[in-house]
Amino acid sequence: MFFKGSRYEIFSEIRIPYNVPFFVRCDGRNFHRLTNEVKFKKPYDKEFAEIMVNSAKTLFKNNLNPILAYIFSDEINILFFDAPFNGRIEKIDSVVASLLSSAFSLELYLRRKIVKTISFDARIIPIPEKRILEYLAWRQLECWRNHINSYAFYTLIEKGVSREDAAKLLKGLKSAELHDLVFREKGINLAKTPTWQRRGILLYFEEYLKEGVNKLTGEKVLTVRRKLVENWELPIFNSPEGKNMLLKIIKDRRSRVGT
Ligand SMILES: Nc1nc2c(ncn2[C@@H]2O[C@H](COP(=O)(O)OP(=O)(O)O)[C@@H](O)[C@H]2O)c(=O)[nH]1
Ligand SMILES: [Mg+2]
Repeated sequence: MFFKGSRYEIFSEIRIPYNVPFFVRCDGRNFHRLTNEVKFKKPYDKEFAEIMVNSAKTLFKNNLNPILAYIFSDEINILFFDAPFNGRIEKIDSVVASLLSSAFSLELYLRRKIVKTISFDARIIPIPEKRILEYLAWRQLECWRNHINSYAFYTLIEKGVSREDAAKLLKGLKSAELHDLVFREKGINLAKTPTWQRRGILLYFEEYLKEGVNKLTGEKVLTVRRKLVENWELPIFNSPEGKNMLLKIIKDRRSRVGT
């Protein structure tokens, strides 16, 4: 058979270098149209964010073994230390994106009874361990910029400004001017909006001690368990509190994989 064997699957052996941490960054495709069609509230809809978080949870339940997932808007950043599928890029990108997409479609159906096919793209960013915090701080800054811009954009739209003009106006304004605009027109203080809108949402495992009884001796024993946590009240990743939190999540998992 002409196509038998892997000779023609020329990309299948492209792998992440062994033992190198990496992020998979996924972004919803055409989510502007989707969120309009589904009539999610603008600029932020908690239910949309919940669907994103629940979709990302699927990745923690499918033996892919991620360390954490950072979510804002229609973007999900998933950190891995030990690469699934022996680090094969094609496999990782396609399986992560398709799990997210099917989970999102199902959630949309279960919550809203809306039947829609949706898709996420996926890209891989290998990263030295010492730059993981920097990467997350960069995405969180994007979340913050997105937050100010979205509020200001919809403030202008509600005033009757066209989408094109609103986009042009926003480009010319400084961050403080955007804050003023939203406060003046809507009475919303952009420093006081819900934390998840400003700083995003993080998924990770947290360890806790569970008390049990040794069946043989009857003695009380403590065992370490872990649970998946969704944190909607994040600190700024670049602050001491944020850095400590991220380092602890990474350290806990490092000690588990024993590297
Ligand atoms: N209504 C609504 N839309 C959202 C929300 N979060 C993200 N979006 C939409 O998702 C889009 C994400 O941006 P981008 O990826 O650049 O757009 P895309 O190419 O259409 O997916 C935003 O422009 C919003 O239209 C939300 O909470 N509510
Ligand atoms: Mg998108």
